[in-house]
Amino acid sequence: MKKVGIVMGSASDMPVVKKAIDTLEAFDVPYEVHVYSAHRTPEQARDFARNARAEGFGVMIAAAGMAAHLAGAVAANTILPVIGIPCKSTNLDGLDALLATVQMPSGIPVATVAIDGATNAALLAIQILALSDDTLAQRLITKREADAKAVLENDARITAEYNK
Ligand code: RP5
Repeated sequence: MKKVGIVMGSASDMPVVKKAIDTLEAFDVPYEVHVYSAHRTPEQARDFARNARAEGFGVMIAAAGMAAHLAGAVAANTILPVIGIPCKSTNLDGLDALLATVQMPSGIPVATVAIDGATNAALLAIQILALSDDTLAQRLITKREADAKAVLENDARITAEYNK
């Protein structure tokens, strides 16, 4: 199975990125995680992206906050699909990172998830890998069924309590 490459702009993004890691581990999907900044270590971020396809990665996740250029910088250096996670920071509640990540120029796409949306970033990465992996696809179907069951159980509990 191809690996998911995860890169974050700072170790301070790890609490968000951990949700993506946990999701990939729950699906038994191989990954590699790095701290490379588009601004502080641009060469390392570029090289990771440039070599990713040859090194067995199938999809990339890039998480960054503030002037969040990391996902775009990764996307500029690979034809692998890149998923961007805008991370919330103190001053602008993540809107800065959201706009910096999502507003890519035509030709270099970044699939941007919600602010701090690391679980969905991992799920989207898994969905991309599942296009060519039926076992992974079945795990996704099973998870969707379990999620739906949990919602219906909550509906039953709440309707029993309030709909009298
Ligand atoms: C971004 O700046 C990082 O992705 C992080 O979200 C933010 C703050 O970084 P630190 O100052 O905490 O290292 O580049």
